Amino acid sequence: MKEGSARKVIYRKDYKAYPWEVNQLDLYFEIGSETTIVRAEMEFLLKEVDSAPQDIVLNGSNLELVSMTLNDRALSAADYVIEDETLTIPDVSQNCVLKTEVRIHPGSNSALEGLYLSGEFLLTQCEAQGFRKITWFPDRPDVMTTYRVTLEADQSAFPVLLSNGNQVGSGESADGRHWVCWEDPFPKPSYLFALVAGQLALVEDHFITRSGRDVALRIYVEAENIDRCEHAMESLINSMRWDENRFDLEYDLDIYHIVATNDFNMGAMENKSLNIFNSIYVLARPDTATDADYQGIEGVIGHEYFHNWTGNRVTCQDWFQLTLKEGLTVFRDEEFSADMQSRAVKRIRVVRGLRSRQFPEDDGPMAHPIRPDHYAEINNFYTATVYQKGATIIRMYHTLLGETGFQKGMKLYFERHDGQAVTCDDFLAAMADANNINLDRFGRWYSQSGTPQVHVSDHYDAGAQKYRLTLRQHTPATHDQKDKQPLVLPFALGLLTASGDEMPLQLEGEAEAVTGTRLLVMQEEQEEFIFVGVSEDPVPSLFRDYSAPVKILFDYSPEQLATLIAYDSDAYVRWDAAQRMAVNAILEQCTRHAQGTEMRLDASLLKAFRGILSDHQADPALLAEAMTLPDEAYLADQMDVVDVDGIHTAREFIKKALARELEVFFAERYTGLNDGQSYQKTAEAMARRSLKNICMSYLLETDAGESLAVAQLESSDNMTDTLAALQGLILTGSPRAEKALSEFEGKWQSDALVMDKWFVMQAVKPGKDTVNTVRKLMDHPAFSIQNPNKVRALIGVFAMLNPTGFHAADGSGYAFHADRVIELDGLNPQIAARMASAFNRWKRYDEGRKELMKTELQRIASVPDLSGDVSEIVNNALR
Ligand code: 7MF
Ligand code: ZN
Repeated sequence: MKEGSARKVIYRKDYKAYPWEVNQLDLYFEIGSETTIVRAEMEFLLKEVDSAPQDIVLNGSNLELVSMTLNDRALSAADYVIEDETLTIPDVSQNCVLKTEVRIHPGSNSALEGLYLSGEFLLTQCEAQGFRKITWFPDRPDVMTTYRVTLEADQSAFPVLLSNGNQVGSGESADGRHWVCWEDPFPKPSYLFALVAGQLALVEDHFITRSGRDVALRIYVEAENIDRCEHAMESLINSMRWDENRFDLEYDLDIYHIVATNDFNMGAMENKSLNIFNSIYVLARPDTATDADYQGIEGVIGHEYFHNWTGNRVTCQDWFQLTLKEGLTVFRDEEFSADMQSRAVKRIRVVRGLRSRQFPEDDGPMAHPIRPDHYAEINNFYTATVYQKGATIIRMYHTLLGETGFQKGMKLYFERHDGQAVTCDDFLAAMADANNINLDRFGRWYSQSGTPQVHVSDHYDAGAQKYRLTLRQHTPATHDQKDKQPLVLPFALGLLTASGDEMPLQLEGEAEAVTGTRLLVMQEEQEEFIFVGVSEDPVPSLFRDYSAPVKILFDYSPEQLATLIAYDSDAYVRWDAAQRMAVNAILEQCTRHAQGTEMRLDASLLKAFRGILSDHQADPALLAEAMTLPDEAYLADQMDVVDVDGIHTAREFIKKALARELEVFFAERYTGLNDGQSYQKTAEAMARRSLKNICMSYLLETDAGESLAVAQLESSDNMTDTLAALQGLILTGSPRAEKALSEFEGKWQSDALVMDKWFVMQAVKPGKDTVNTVRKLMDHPAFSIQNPNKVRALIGVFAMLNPTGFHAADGSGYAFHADRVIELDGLNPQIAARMASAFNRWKRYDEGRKELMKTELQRIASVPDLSGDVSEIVNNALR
């Protein structure tokens, strides 16, 4: 059986504590790319004295066992049972010492899990269950112990030898080899283990913590990237300071390492004091990285740093609790970014991400609660639901309790659980107990999947000066759960007059009115809020700051939306109103297009855009967000049966019509922002670039656009402006695009990260011909199917962000993509599974496409020895 295949389903309710304490783990690595020898020694102590004999259960995967002894007695195959990835030594009656020696082969590990080779250096990835590919061990997060790690290797090939914690010794051994010994004083689960060995360059700084600890900060990269680490270092220092100031949390060791690699399945990893990062989230220089890249680096550096407390010091009891550390840490990194940049812009981007990635997941075959009840392959549950929806649920505690109450809860959480492996229930209990409130019903958010819909209706009684808001919540059944219960929904509300003034809010029975946002809390299926002293029929500003992760259904008139767009005090509501207006306009044209009626531009949308373009007060980045039309996937989500081509045509039509009608406004704004100043990294400069480049993307729909884009491309001193111009030329099919693309290629051909952008720009080009471009690009020297970043840039982007390409009516996109899933499955099952999920929502398309996608899913499912990763995804989709 191929590794990982036919894994059985694991249930949360089956959790059993591990009966043994592992006292200390000593690891000795004889490092080599072809073969690495791993010797491990650990002591098992029965947790309960006088307990009956217990099995010792270890996990291991693809390990060549050299030897195994228990209390120095050699074990033979008759002394244990190996089944799947577990080895059981039955009925051990006393405390004992286990010693093992195994051989592993990092050079041929293409799954990038466990110990593997990246370029010339070796590194590890253990979360969630990669440690079992390194040595036999109880590879579960509730088994925590201290590690002492000795790395021994050839000195010239592997001059740098890193592991967790503090360096406690080093020396030379025979034959040009050397060794380094590391000790991590904090007990940790195996998923936080890391080692790095190879030739790496170093950028160093330091940070003095509030209590005076001088922490060495070291970023290791391949030598050619040494001039691209400044922003990452600055982000790390900002993260450390921010966590002290906002969360009262200090770093706990004298050393903090970050290593950047081009070969990584995910974004980054929080291994104790030895973070490993996908190089996208470390390396940046103004001419190679966009503003979005800079912001991504800040956010991810923050995220991994914040894990030191939320994840490492307090970890998860089992993998069903993943959101305990991930939802909380995403919440923390969002708040960090909000405090560092623009809070409003960050919030809008988070909401956009939730709607475009998590809502579809919650409405498809992989729907699951933020704390799943079962899984076959845990790697498939590092999802938008666990992370992003999980973060919104942490945000709701914060909204309900306020910053002070939330921080009280955090404090109690750490007082109770520092050094432990705990559950989501423990977190909820700390929040409830610290604030003396009952959060039992709030706890339903952990166990219920699906996106709640809140139907809002209102009634204004002019005679009585009363305004009634009625909210009804309903969560549609998901594939995993039929019956849904009402949830606790924080409901932040404002009421505006038609001319945009904030009205005083006074609920019936209250003594006085309060002006500004009111936080109400809904927890029943239906609730009514009656406001008195209401002088005119108000425009409701609902779920301000997106106070709960729901779909808000309210029948706004175009005039009401216009009022919100122009005047609301809440940036999220303004943006959302603009999105609603754009969605309505585009979907209406989609219908007209399907009926063969001529499409037209809505007068209200035109007026709203004119208003936005004339706004010189608001943050330019917010204006840019408001003018970014909803993407095709989000529009598709609003239809019962997705009309792939209709959506594309209608959206293009609206964009072009807006551009033509408002060309003067776009041009004026563009010119004002295109001030020839040299690049700056400030939030303000980024905001100006974002508005400038949105204006350019509209101008590219007019005759004036091409020359502007060419001029911008030629004069640009930064990747944000370069990419916006080049991408614009490609999308509009400009004859200048080809030359510009090949010049870009010529300049950056040996730069892995910049070439990813080059692949992306070509893979997103709409239309059925793009599949041929993508197929050709797979032969480009800069592409490698073994490299996850390349796969995501070319294949992932084509399948997930190019609807008219992937969903070409002849099935060519589907067939190509299924071939890639199958090809990848033999190399890297985790990446293959991510790619396979592009087919997840096949049932939402027309009969022809449905049949084509189903056929491809079946073709994948029937591959002999398919990995457990891909098999779980495609079989869920087919069920
Ligand atoms: C910001 O969560 C938000 C999410 C697991 C790997 C990083 O720290 C992590 C790791 C996956 C998906 C998203 C993220 C991470 C992983 C991530 C990174 C930065 N514990 Br899989
Ligand atoms: Zn994380």
